[in-house]
Amino acid sequence: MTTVSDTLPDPAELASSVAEGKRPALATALNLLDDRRPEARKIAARYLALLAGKRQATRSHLIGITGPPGAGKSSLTSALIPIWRNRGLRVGILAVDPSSPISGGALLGDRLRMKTSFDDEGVFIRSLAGRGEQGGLSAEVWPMCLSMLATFDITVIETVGVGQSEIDIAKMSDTTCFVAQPGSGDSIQFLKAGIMEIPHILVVNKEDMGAAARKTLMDIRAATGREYSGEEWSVPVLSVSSTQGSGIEELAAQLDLHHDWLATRNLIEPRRRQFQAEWILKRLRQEFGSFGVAQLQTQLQTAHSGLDRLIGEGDSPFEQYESLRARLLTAWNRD
Ligand SMILES: Nc1nc2c(ncn2[C@@H]2O[C@H](COP(=O)(O)OP(=O)(O)O)[C@@H](O)[C@H]2O)c(=O)[nH]1
Ligand SMILES: [Mg+2]
Repeated sequence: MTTVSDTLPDPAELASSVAEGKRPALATALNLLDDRRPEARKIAARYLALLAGKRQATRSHLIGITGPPGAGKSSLTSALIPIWRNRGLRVGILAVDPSSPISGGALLGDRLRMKTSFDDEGVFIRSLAGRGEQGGLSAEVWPMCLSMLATFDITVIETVGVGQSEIDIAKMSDTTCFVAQPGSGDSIQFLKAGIMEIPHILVVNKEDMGAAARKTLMDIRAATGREYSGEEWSVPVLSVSSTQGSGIEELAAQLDLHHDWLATRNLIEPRRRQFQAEWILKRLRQEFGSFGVAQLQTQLQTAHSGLDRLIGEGDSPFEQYESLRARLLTAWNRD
């Protein structure tokens, strides 16, 4: 008879193989992180802790590409891949697209097959569309990103959304890139109203559509010109065509510039620690509610935003979560 643990991977072996960039190992790791069985959670925590110690000296740029369905996020991602591959960079893509369970991931796969070598070891694509319920999936996107960051120079997360999305990409990515659909005023309204988290790069795709694309570009430039004055990073608004390949080099250059902007200010690691803290906080809130989390904070005598101080560099998010959870349960049992 097979028991659960027979089917689970060895965490040390898995961490080594993922760090070496072996694609089947990465696929196994992402499945493990999605596995809710308690035995699997333990192995996943161990795996993440071991992986943290193996982080490679990659460029390690986590890029979030977001925007409404059909704006061309997948097309844009596949147009960027050859540029990165030509520079010798390894690229991982995580497509989280609950709105189009099959077409999103399938389309990306098809396009990539056309443009890059089928068995290019330097590209890894995983679609989370249609797997389990959305809330469950979104919870594990951060640990999945950590796995991808350990081995790829560039990791792209593609999500649908304009700020209220289940998966808040801006709370995960080094660089957030918003793709607007020509002729749709929604994104501009969201920007103006402050509903949408301010992206680092704004892209109007489908410039081959002509007038509609030019109008959207001008509207967004007008809407953001005021918004960002005084900001240190000035948000570029770019016009591209994913299908014709125009403007893609410029987009790749702006993505690089933003990464360098963060890196020269030593902002990448602290931001990621903050994202990890927020991920843990969100999970604790799901389990214990806001009241429980407030109690935990009182007990730890730390301000809401100070929770990130509890999270050391390179710690496994699952282990951190479990240790905070244990403290909370202890406090409750004592009261
Ligand atoms: N005309 C034109 N169509 C595009 C362009 N980029 C994407 N599309 C089309 O827009 C549709 C949606 O693209 P997709 O990449 O799946 O969008 P996503 O839902 O944001 O990932 C597809 O039919 C694409 O062929 C572009 O630059 N120009
Ligand atoms: Mg898509």
